[in-house]
Amino acid sequence: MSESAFTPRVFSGIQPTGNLHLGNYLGAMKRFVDMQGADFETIYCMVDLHAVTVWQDPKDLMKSTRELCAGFIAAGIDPEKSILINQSQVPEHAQLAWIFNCVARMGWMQRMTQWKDKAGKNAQNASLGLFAYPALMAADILVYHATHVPVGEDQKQHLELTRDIAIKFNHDYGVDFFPETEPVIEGAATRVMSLRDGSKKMSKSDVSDASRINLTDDADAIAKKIRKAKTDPEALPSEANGLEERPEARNLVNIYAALNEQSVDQVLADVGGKQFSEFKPMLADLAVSKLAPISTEMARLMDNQDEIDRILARGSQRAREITVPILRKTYDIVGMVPPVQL
Ligand code: AQP
Repeated sequence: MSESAFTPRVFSGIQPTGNLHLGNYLGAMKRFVDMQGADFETIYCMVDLHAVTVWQDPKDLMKSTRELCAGFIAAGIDPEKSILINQSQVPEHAQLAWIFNCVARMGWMQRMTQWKDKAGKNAQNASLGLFAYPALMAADILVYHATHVPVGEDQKQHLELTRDIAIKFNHDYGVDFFPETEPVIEGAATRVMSLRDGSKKMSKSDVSDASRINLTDDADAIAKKIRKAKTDPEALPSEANGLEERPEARNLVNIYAALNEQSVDQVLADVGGKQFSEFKPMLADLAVSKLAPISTEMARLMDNQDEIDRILARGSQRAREITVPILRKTYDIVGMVPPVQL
């Protein structure tokens, strides 16, 4: 089925696993805000069912879920313009995931680099949920017939698997029911790297807090982390090819470009020739000016948890207007007898 047959619809999610960071903001949340508007229906999700594929303390999970919702709103997601949901409040995600567990092949899952990284050498001890994670992710997307999914570079492989599941389902049942969703991986910061090691992705689970800028960090913490960020002794180049083989320098320039909504070339035209001692304070000022309003608004919302819970309840109500009919039709295609009215 051609993509144009589907309503242009964006879906994406973030795990409520705490330590929301600059990579999540630039690679995901900021992009979510950019896509909110006239061209697309937008649905953004706190994927708590994904979070529990590894152990989560129940109290922390609840707090992180509300904090993530606050983060979405503080970053600019408008709960009137977008549908904002907590995954477990929309049961059709998990229901469609079961069907997809039966469509996806074990070999497909075994090839996923995130599975290999997170399960590591101890795969026998990893949860079944962690293994099946990409089938749930496919269900998150396809239960809305979403056509576009903005994500960071690390999610590219899972998005390809989502397409494979849609194609196999359509082929097996002889239908054109699920769209082949397009990943949207764009901008200067699709892969923000650790501030301590330019070869590692900035990540919530990094044991070093200095490796990431958290959205809850205050101005002093942001400035200190940037000041201490690993760099090399050379001055900044004037052109992007001068950043090759300089992963830490490239990372800081990419962050600057993404925060300032410029291209890397535009940034280097301004800062080429400067030493890091001059560039780092510029980056710190820029980061504080962009992130401080977000952390202030997050803190305000976290003092109003009833407001957050109402936004999520309303979001799931709106979401289910889309998901219930799509799941019903899926069951019908698969051959499941529908309940009659009693
Ligand atoms: N470093 C990053 N640069 C750009 N984008 C990133 N994303 C994550 N890290 C970066 C994007 O953020 C979205 C949500 O990610 P997630 O919370 O669902 O999962 P994640 O990728 O597992 O996040 P972390 O921080 O890396 O957590 P851990 O440490 O648990 O693995 C996605 O769109 C992702 O691409």
